[in-house]
Amino acid sequence: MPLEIIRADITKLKVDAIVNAANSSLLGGGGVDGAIHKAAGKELLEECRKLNGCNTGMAKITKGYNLPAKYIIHTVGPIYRGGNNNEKQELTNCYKNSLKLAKEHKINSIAFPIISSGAYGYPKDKAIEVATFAISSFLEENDMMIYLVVYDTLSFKISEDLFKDIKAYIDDNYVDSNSNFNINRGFGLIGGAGTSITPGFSTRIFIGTPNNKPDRRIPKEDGIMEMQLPSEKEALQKEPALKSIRTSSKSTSLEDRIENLEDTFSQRLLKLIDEKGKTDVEIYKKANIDRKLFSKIRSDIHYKPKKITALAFALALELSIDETKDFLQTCGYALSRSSKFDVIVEYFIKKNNYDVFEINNALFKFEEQTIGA
Ligand code: AR6
Repeated sequence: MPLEIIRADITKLKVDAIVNAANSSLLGGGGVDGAIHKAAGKELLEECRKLNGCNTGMAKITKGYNLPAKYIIHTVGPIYRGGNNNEKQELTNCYKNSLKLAKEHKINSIAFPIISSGAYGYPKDKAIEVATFAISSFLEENDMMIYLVVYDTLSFKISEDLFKDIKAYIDDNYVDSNSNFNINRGFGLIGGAGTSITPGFSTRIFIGTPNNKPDRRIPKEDGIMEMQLPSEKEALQKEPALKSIRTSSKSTSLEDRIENLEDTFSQRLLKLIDEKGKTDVEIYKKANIDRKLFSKIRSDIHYKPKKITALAFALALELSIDETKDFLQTCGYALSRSSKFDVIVEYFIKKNNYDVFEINNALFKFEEQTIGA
């Protein structure tokens, strides 16, 4: 996914560039600035001295020195003075100008802290909103892997009422591992690929790495429930109608069944985009899926996405809960009661709330991975 919100120490990230929330002297300070200078080493300060400072909203680039990142882009956020002093525009400019510089240096991956949200006092939830909006606008025209780094859970705010409501929904619907279901435990959605860009600190990284090899088998992914099926006799006692279904299906030849296989994920996705009267670009941008991954899905009718990718498309398409379940089934997934993530997403779909920003805030609040912006 081109924009991912992660919780990490930015100085540890192995990306092409990290962004520093600096002050106009560019000579170091506290917060993330202090952490970056400390980790990069003294040579960074030497290079910064030659830059002659930087104005609010602007950005300058240096090498990364001892950091895992190759470059550091220094930008100066606005000091928050109540919100009516052009702070929003200045903060937007920080992201815009940093990304412009990154593009000029052919940077493919970049990580931002939440600029101005510490010492400069910008309310965290508002600062995140500005950041995601500015980054999403850039991604409408450009391809880049962009991480928005959240350092603490308090950064995400949701209203008390919404929190209570979701909590109640989770309590009613979440089935933990001690239930009677035979569950494959694990964080299925956190990307079995196990790709991590941080050695250590990061608590959640969710890389939507495409599955390069098309896998035509029905997937068995962590976090998906495997229910103990009743024996055929038990089932028939409970549900006699099953008998006729079973009998009639026996008469269908294997060839017929293969011919009548349902749509694959890729086929269904393209049909749904058409049915909803949307364009491909609208949907993959809204789903926060990058263009390359989308064209892979388009060109391989047997493409098997990660569950989070499929869910991102379901939200972008604003599918109802039944449509979502049906859509997930095309790639062998289900909404699982044993995954808090799934239960929270289900909560929002049932409320017809497809605002990914709000869903992400809630997911973060409940310490789950986010779905993209
Ligand atoms: N990794 C990621 N994020 C971090 C880290 C880290 N290691 N450390 C802090 N943050 P701030 P500002 C988060 O105060 O508000 C400096 O003194 C932190 O939780 O670093 O733009 C400069 O020299 C917060 O959400 O930057 C300036 O004088 C975010 O980074 C002034 O502070 C930004 O907090 C700039 O203030």
